[in-house]
Formats: sequence, C-alpha cells, structure tokens
Amino acid sequence: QKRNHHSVGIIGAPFCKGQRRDGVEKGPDLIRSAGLVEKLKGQGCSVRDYGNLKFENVPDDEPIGKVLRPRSVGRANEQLADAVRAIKKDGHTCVMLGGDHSLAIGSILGHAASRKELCVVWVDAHADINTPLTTLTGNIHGQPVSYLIRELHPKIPVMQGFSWIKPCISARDIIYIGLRDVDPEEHYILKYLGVKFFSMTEVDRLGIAKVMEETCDHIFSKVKRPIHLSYDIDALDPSVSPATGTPVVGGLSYREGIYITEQICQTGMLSALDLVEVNPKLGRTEAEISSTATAAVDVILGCFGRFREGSHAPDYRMPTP
Ligand code: EXY
Ligand code: MN
Ligand code: MN
Ligand code: MN
Repeated sequence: QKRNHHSVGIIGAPFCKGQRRDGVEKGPDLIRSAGLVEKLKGQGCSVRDYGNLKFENVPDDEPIGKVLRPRSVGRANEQLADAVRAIKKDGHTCVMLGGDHSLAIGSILGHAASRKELCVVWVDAHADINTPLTTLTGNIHGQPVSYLIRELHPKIPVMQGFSWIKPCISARDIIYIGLRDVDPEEHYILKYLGVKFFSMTEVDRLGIAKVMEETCDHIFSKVKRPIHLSYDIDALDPSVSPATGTPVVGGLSYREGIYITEQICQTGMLSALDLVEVNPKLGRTEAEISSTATAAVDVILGCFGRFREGSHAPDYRMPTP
C-alpha cells in the first residue's frame, strides 16, 4: 500500500432521458453535497471539479422503433464524450457523476479517444447490453454496452443522433461484476460473444476476493492497461443504496462493493470512473437518500486510495512528551 497522489477531474452529467424515472439528473449534486470533493482532498487527492454539463433540449425526439429519446441521448453523450476527452487531456483520472447509465456511451468513447487500449469493468445488477432491436423497455440505459462493442456493430441499426458513435472495445475487453437481472436476449448476447462475467452466483461461490483476483488476471492477461470502471449504484444491495431507478434484491454488500474499488485502486491503472443511477427522488426517507449518497461517495473514495485499515502521512511522527 503506497500513499496516492491521484489527480481527479470531476464532471457532472445531470441527465435522465436514458430511462423513464425523474430525479436521476439530481445525482451529481447529491453526491457532491455528501462531501465528495472535500473528502477526496482530505485523503491526499488533487481535485478539479469541472461542474455540470448543460444539456440542450432536443425537440420532437420521437421514438425510433422501440428506442426512446434517441436524439437527446445521442446528443448528450456527444457533449459528455468531448468533456471526458478534455479531462483526460488535462491529465486527470476522470470521474463522471450521472445521471443514468446511458451516459457510459459518451464517457467510454471520450476516454477511448485518448486511451485506445482501455478495458472496462462494469459493476451492475444489469448487463446494459440490449441492442435497439432486443430491448423490451426502449430505455437506452439498458443498452449502452451494445453500442461500444465492435462485434455487435453489425446488429446495431443506424439511428439519428448516434452516427458519431464508433464502437471502441472488443467483447474480451469488458468484464461484469454483480449481475442478477439479465434479460434473456442479453444473456444470449453475453454467451454468444463469450463476455466474461461474475454474476452474484460467482460472487457467492468464489467470494469477492477471488472474483477480483480473476478480474485482474482477465483484464491484464497480456499487459497492464487503463481501466474504465463503470459503477452502477444498483450493483449494491437495495438495503445499502435504495435511491435508484431499477433496484434488484440480492446485491453486493457494502463491504463487497468497497472491496472492488480498493482492488481496482491497487492496480494503479484506474483511468476513468462512472458513478451512475443515484436518484434522490426515489429515496422514501431522508435516511434512504443519505445512505445511497454515502455509498456513492465511499465507492469513489475507495477508487482513490481510501483504505479501511486507515492511513497516515509518510512524515507523521508521534508527539513526544
Ligand atoms: N434490462 C432492462 C432494460 O433493458 O430496460 C433493465 C435495464 C436497467 C438498466 C440499469 C441501469 O442499469
Ligand atoms: Mn427529468
Ligand atoms: Mn447500469
Ligand atoms: Mn443497473
């Protein structure tokens, strides 16, 4: 364990049109108000907050086939991709605060613009790999991965607002942790592409320590490379983070969720992080909202060198009487 001097660039993406429930656009400000910046600085990080993106309203955004609000989602992600690319250019590890998970399209594409060899660790109850043709809900937050994987490109129809999107990873470059609510169509896609995943069954069987060992073996099988960690707060059990749009019972414990971040941090290769799907309006009580916000902040802190055993500055000396 070394002391860390992470340089963190934060971008807020108050966007909710990748799904149907109001309030997820309030995620970035809730996470900030739980003390994110101060706490990151308190553990030795340098932090630049780039503020929140302002998304234009796209009028007449009618569905295309089943897909809802494609032009709004396409345009918002184009803006986000530019912002993430700029933050990477400035030399920071990028932290994108969502917003719904459709934002991973722009976040990962913006990241890949400067880090071609990146890999993706997707922590989620859901696989988010429906295509516009397999989706049952039409919600794009259930589809982002399908636009990013080269092997799926022939299965993706042309859509207004999406023409700027070119897939940037191969199926072997993404790994999932925490799956427990996967549509049959998505399960077919995962198997058909041979995507590596650790569902909650594997977390139960192997334990989270072995899951993370195998995760690192998989993503670093040839060389160490930059990691994009896309962390959906609904990966955690709803008893920990209830204020989210698509909660699923039987999720990661707080400890498992934090252990993932500690191990990713230890690799020294974290290059960008998404923290998405925090929806303050879906907390039924203040306690539910604040426990979700605290979990989100702790996930981020874990990614940037917070160790539960504690830590001290290298030059600390005990007072002598
Ligand atoms: N598989 C379902 C769908 O495609 O709508 C549910 C997706 C939920 C996605 C949340 C963000 O992770
Ligand atoms: Mn809204
Ligand atoms: Mn998700
Ligand atoms: Mn999810």
